[in-house]
Amino acid sequence: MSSGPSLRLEYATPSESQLDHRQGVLGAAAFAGGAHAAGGGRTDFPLARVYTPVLGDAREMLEVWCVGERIESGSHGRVHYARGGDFLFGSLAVQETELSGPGAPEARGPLEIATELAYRDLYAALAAAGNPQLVRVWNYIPDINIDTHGLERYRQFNTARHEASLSTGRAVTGNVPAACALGAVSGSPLTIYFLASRHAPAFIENPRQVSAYRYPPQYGPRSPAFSRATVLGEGSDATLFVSGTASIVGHRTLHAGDPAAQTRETLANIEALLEEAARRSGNRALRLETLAFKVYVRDPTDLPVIRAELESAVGRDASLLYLKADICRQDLAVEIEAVGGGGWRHNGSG
Ligand code: 3EB
Repeated sequence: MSSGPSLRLEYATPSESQLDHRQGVLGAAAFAGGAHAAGGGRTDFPLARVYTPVLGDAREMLEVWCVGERIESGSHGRVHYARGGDFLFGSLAVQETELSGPGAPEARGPLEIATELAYRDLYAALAAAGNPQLVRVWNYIPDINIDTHGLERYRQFNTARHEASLSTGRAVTGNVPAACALGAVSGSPLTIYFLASRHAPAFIENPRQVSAYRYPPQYGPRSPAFSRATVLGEGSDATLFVSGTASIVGHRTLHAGDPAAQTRETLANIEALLEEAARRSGNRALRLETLAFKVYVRDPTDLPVIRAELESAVGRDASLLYLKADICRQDLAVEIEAVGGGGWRHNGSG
């Protein structure tokens, strides 16, 4: 059996999803700017609470990952995880304010410490589970564009992710997971969730872009360790995980100040990844129309133009979730991630 078709993603409002009565939930993320209502109680599966406001009618939205298998859940360090079929879903949060103890001030800021703790726990949880392969990581970083300790916080995060990966013998180039790194509401915890599989994915780079792990030092002392996309499975079952993708060609931002053009450039990048992934996996059904999209918008007043560009490219019936989040470069107005493939159908959110 391949690992492709047994995994499903759905974006849903908390009432639509009826989480606790549903079978086969591997894990979920709840997105809301402030207090979380539906996710207030306990769940038997890992639930990442992500502090990014939802754009649109709903106050809170869920990203629900299901597998058609028996689920076993537990925790390891700060990580809550669940395993089902070939998959492992994990979630963790580290509150920076809880790290500042008495004593001499550290040279490193609390975000670097939090990131290092988070990634060490993440890798330890994977090791304890028999080392399934990281496929996709979602990172949410409060105040991502603020400078502290002489460095932008996104760059501090990159430094610590890099150090934690190196010191635990993990790759920082090449075979690195698909990922995204977005801002979250000030004062919220560093929040990370991830998907791993017993099967190694294929690691896909974008021919239009310099690999992020080869970015020149002008973007920070340590390059971001992620692949542009990963693909699990082969042929018609293959599932594609597209990293956070933005209006970057080569290593430079294009169309600063023009959110419509940034959206079009981002879609061109996703199309290039689809072509690479189709070629590598033999899945010809990997097309824009088979993907579910999560769209991060820095300034909500840009939402109408960004939405118009997206809907004209992927149609109104596509599964699209819009969130308000800062993006890891000040000149980026929008970032888009996607999941899908020919082997499964996602349900739309409307
Ligand atoms: C970019 O292409 C935009 O640091 O994990 C996208 C996806 C971005 C993942 C990460 C950052 C990350 O460089 C930013």
